[in-house]
Amino acid sequence: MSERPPLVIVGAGGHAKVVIELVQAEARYELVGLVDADPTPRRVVGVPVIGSDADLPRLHETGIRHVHVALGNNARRVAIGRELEAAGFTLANAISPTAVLSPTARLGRGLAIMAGAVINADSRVGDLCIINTRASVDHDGIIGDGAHVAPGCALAGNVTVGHLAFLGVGTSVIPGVTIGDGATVGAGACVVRDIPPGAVARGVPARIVR
Ligand code: JB2
Repeated sequence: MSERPPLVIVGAGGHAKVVIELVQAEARYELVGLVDADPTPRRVVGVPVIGSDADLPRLHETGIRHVHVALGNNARRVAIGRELEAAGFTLANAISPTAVLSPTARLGRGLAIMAGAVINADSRVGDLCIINTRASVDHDGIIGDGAHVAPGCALAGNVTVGHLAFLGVGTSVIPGVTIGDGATVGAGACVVRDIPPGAVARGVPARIVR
């Protein structure tokens, strides 16, 4: 029997595919399977769908204590993650062996940190965030719970990203800027001044459109 703790991934879509391969590359957990809103038995990159969220209490009783919520929707990922923590599960991180993490960075729970991501000195990443492929967070960055920094984003030093914010693919952010809670930044934007909570911004330089 494996000595690695058993883990179930919540979600079986595109994001889960990437997380599965992170978990396999890390080899810290024994990946038992996936639970999805669609429990139809099938395999996703070779890993079986073993039920739906309704099966999680039963899986907990069998000794599975670790989950990773692999849903791209920020609000849903955080809501389900918090519910599962309250139900006694531990939110496992899924971190690529090719991510570069500063020893002084502080990381939360339930994170997905993809291949080639960089988290630099004294940064803080909250719970249930996605730091996607080749995204970088420079020194003293603060990433709020449930935020998603999409592939190829480049955050300079002292950037703050609020809870549940979404930075689209390839967003650049100059030093010291704050992006508010729940804000959305469109792909390819260059953020040069603060974005208020809940705003939608896009363009170079980024302008608020909503
Ligand atoms: O409440 C739920 C739930 N809601 C939707 N519980 C569980 N266990 N599963 C849920 N789902 C499932 O999430 C759907 O049935 C579906 O299998 C999956 C969503 O798949 P999709 O590929 O549409 O999205 P994703 O969240 O895996 O990935 C999105 O976000 C990523 C960050 C996509 O936009 C990706 O392209 C992106 N890289």
